[in-house]
Amino acid sequence: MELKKFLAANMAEAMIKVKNELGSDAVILQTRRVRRGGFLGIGSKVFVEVTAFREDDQSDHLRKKESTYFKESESTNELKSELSEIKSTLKSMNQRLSSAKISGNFSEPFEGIYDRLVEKGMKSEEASKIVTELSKNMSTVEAKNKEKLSAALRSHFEKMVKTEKVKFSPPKKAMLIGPTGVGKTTTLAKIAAMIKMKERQPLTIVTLDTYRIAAAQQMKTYADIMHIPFKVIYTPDEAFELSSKVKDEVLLIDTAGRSQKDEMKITEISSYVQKIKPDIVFLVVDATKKREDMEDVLRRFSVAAPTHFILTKVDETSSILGAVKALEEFSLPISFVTNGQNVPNDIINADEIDIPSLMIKEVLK
Ligand SMILES: Nc1nc2c(ncn2[C@@H]2O[C@H](COP(=O)(O)OP(=O)(O)OP(=O)(O)O)[C@@H](O)[C@H]2O)c(=O)[nH]1
Ligand SMILES: [Mg+2]
Repeated sequence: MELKKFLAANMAEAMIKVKNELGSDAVILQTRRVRRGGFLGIGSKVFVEVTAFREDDQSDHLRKKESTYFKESESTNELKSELSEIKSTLKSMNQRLSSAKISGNFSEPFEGIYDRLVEKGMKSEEASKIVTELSKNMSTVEAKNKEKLSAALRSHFEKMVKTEKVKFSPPKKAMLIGPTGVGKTTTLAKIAAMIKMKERQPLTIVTLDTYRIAAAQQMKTYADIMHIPFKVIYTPDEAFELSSKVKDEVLLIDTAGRSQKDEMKITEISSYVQKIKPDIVFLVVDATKKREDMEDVLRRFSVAAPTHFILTKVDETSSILGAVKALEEFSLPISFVTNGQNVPNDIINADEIDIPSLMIKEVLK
């Protein structure tokens, strides 16, 4: 391929020159105006300069292929960018749908049920799933009948709730872990009273909570009132020693509350769990917690390998639906529910409560 420049007074003249020399298949690469003649630009004239070339057959063929390729690749790129735009639009629509309330999807009374499930702590998609099934299996007339609706809801809620009565005999080692202020120490005192008075088993209370001076004192006060031996443990090794010595009595171990955000402190709890090897690790969770915070607690504390849940402060909330739904995901049983500050009375074995009924009441209220 040979490039040639043509200079002419105007474009028409330049084109005639190009055509005469390179033929009518010539390709124009560039045209521009240039000044020629004169001195330091004075007295110069404006000309048209055309740069052109003629391709031989082979290069022409190649150029065609190349241009097709570029066309394809350009359109592929365009398609790709359109696709990614569509994808991101779909994603954001999806996010909005799942976080926002999907209203108007159901006819009454199903829409009302959906609203109450969400209001009581269920996520939009969870509520939607339940109501979709309800509306498939019953007519709107049936759903207005309280008894029929509550039976249908029960079948959903029963699947969500898992409870288990804990047996402390033969003597078990049980540890209570969880976030700060959820009621670990108070609940341990309630369980201790239950074991001593109802099960009549020998037991020792141990605390690992040496971070606050008042913490060990709080536990000791409970232990003294109940005439139960009490020990304070300062290191994981001491914990190991005690745990391997105690064989014929129940060991109830209290721990310091840890914020779920404090990964290091939760790891420390895990190291105690590994040393002591308790038969039962109760993760104590507060029913008044917001759903997201509850999920955060469950996720973070799962490293300490809990075996059972204790749901506290149900007396302080009008809804346990969200909390129970959050626990379901971790498929551990709820062993105790506490419903007040009163030691030793305000504690119930979870398997003695009809939790699905409480949930139904919340929805049908
Ligand atoms: N309303 C109500 N209050 C409770 C319940 N259980 C415990 N509490 C109260 O919650 C507060 C904290 O209880 P603690 O037992 O000290 O909680 P903790 O988890 O040991 O706290 P830290 O050791 O600081 O992490 C106290 O005022 C208890 O009386 C309950 O079931 N209902
Ligand atoms: Mg405590």
